[in-house]
Amino acid sequence: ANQTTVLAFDLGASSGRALVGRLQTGESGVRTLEVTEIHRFPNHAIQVGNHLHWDILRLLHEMKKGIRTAFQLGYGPATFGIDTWGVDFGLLDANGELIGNPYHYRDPQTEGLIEEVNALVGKEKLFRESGLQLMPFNTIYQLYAMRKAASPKLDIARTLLLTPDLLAYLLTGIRSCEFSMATTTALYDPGKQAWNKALMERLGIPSDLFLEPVHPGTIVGPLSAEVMAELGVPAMQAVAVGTHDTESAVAAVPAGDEPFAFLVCGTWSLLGTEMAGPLLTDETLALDFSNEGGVGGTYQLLKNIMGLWILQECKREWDEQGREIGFGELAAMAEKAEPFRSLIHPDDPRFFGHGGMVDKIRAFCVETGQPVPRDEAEFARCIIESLALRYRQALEQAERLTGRVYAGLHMVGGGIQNTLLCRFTANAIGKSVWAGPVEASAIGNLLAQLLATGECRDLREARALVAASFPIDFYEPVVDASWENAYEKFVGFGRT
Ligand code: ADP
Ligand code: LRH
Repeated sequence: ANQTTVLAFDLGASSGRALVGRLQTGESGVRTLEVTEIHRFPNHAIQVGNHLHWDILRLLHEMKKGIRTAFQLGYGPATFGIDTWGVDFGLLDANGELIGNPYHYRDPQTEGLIEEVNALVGKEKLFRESGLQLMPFNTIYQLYAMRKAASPKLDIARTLLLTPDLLAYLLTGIRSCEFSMATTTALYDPGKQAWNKALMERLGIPSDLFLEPVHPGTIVGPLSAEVMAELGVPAMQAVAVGTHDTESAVAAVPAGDEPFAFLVCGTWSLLGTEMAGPLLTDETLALDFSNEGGVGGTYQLLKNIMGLWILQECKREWDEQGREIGFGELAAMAEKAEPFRSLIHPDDPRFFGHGGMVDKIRAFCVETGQPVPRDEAEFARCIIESLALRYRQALEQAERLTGRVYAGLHMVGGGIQNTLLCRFTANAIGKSVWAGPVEASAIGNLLAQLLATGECRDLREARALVAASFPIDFYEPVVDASWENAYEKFVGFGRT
């Protein structure tokens, strides 16, 4: 196998993809990373009774297809890595078999549990020991929900594997736990750098399910003999990358040495800044920021923002009604709609759940005394403007927490294909936006493999490779009073 060819699986909440990365050295000696997408597949929630699940075996099937394709096309990657959305997991029984179908983080089983766990543990204590925003989908609430439902699955579970580790296990037979995903559970204490067994015991969550985390850039081991035989491919080593997609994306932000602010823009919007360690202060809790472990010993101080999920869900409704409009077209229609006619607060909890999004937006507008959007263009405009305003609020909060002023915002992820959103974001924050690369999570995943094999020395060198390899779009802000006025109205919604 070619040491400089690596394969990334990046699974987001709306789609998964396989990309091959090849290190090239140009005539001048400058190294670049050439990236080719070889497979892409949809990913959705599947409702069963009143639960929502991921179709984990379908995802495994698509990944196998990706592996086969990588070899059929002659790339012969030496290693592969998997990154996925955060917090979700599968449980293994004593025979190493997967128990049931993993839950989707939007499963309504965790409704009301933030308050219940706060009452048991204390909000401040929970934050100090987890570093995370209290979000209903955090692994802690999912396990607590299963305990409350007296789930027999918990009784027979021997090992918990977070989604990327679970998929790696299904391909290699090797159990592992990667650090960046571990920090999304709220059961890992970033201050002590250890699993929080006392907290698990307090909540009746078995405390022996979790493996010792390994850091991104650790080699896990080869494909299992069964998978190699089934796919007709040679041994390829799994690498624990920044298996949390957000962390892989931040690793691929083409920033230099200065502290920078980022926005990972996909189904979710994650806005924050890279830190050397967690910031576990009262102010972080008050402003509702998370500390999430990343690649190269970093921590991301970030806010989870509901993101393009809101537009995705509207689009899903319109598609189901036979009015199929692509994301690009929706943005183009929004551009022609009346500015600032109606705004929502994207992080109003009503927007979190699956379904009924168009009506939820209407209800928000009615409750806040605003006109209701009348057509797809007006809904899209409302969502895109509201997200841009939320980004300004989160960026100002990040600056307050770190005491720094950022020169602009680095946007990465699928959402930057919405150029209207990038433009509006620059206008809302009154600063430059650098947009790119789109496939940041997959690229960060490839970079962690190059770190594991020694092709890249450190994160700084890896980021320089991104800057040398991918075009970055630049948006200059157009500052006028309309964004300022809209921001005043937005802040009036009164959420942190
Ligand atoms: P995730 O990995 O979180 O599922 P992605 O990073 O793939 O999400 O981003 C998906 C989002 O990107 C979609 O919700 C959509 O809003 C946006 N998007 C995708 N393609 C386009 C496009 N051609 N034009 C504008 N926006 C797009
Ligand atoms: C984005 C993401 C985000 C998590 C959410 C569950 O894909 O990983 O960082 O909080 O999914």
